[in-house]
Amino acid sequence: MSITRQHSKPQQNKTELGFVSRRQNILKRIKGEAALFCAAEEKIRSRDLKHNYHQDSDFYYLTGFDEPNAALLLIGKTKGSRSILFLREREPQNETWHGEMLGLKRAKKKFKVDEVRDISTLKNSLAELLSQTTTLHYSPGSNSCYDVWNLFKSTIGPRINFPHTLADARLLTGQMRVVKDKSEISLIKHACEISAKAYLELLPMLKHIKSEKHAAKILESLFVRYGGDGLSFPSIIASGKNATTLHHSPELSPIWQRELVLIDAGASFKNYTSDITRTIPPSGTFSSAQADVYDVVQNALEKAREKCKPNSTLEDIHQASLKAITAGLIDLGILRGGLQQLISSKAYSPYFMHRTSHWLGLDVHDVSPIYMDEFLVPPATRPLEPGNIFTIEPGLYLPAEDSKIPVRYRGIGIRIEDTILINKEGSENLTKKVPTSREELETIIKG
Ligand SMILES: [Mn+2]
Repeated sequence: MSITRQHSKPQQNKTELGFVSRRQNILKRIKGEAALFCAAEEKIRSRDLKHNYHQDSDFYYLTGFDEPNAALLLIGKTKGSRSILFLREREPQNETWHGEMLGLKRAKKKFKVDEVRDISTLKNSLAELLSQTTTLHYSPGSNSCYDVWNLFKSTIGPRINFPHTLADARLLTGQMRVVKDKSEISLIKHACEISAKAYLELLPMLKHIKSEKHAAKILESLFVRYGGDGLSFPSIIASGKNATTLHHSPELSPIWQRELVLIDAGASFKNYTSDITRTIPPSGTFSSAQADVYDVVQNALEKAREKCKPNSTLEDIHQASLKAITAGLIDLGILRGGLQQLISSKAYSPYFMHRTSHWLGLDVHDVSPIYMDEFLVPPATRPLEPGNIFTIEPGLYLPAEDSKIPVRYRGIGIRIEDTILINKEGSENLTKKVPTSREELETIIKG
């Protein structure tokens, strides 16, 4: 164990030009204005120990730089726009403990910015560089150390030499990040491939694994074995009725052989995420009650999948999945009444309480909301287009203590999730290597 994170070693990055063009895209949209993007803050775990570092996604999207204590200032001018990267100068003593730092000289060359400055000069630099600027785009809450409002607060009123209008910088990156470029698509595909390989290897092992926590560690070690460099989010492994808790944290409790186990996890690669959920019988055979519920969720997944194409919306996908889930709840004898009436009264909501999709990218729950034609639109109603990546993940969660549910179905929790890329033809399922049909899963589990 090291006391804090190992900083990434300097290395040439083929996608650097992608970062330059993303910055240019923003500079074009902020003529006469400026935008500040801060690196994520390091968080203390306890005393002198820090949590594992994770870079701010917007800052990473525009720089590819993974060190803390850094900020990117973009100054949009009609002529001669400027990008300035603030970072830490190299410190031999810090490097002895925590590994090599990039430092100013190498950063200028590597990131192809117009200028680099020491982060310790940020406050003075902002006062100097923004004295003629009225609007600053900034993400409130992104880093309390470099909170511009706080750095320049004044009890007597606005300052003459500092922007008087703050705009949310996440709206600048949001509309770019929702449509993935080629390099992003290949990184997300790679993360999905790693996750899929690890799942295929874990599934037949589950009959021998003693606890949820143990299964999570094995899965995560397989991610690393296949080249994953991190987790997209804390792994969810839930045996039996634990699967009725949506984000159950793996425990030392057993993986019950006669119950289903829900596995929702994803490797990350170069900060890009993936997301797969499968719910399987560790023994290799679904009981008839488990199969009944599974088939409802599997059908909802297929109905959702059919809606994954350009000009459809996440709301259309959700409605298709809701309809299949509600019809399934009627078939299972859990709901009674007419389908449309049960959908409009949200009768399904005690058993399916989340939405079907979330955008996915640098964040596993990626950007929202998004500007379209100058208007801010809810992400679910944005027409899909090639380059959009999101999940589809219907589920059914039947609480063990709900007396309205037939006894044989109580305590069953099932979610099935794939990561989807929209393309010109329709869509591509990036996690299809792990099948979702009961028959194929049983064959894999039995080995
Ligand atoms: Mn998900």
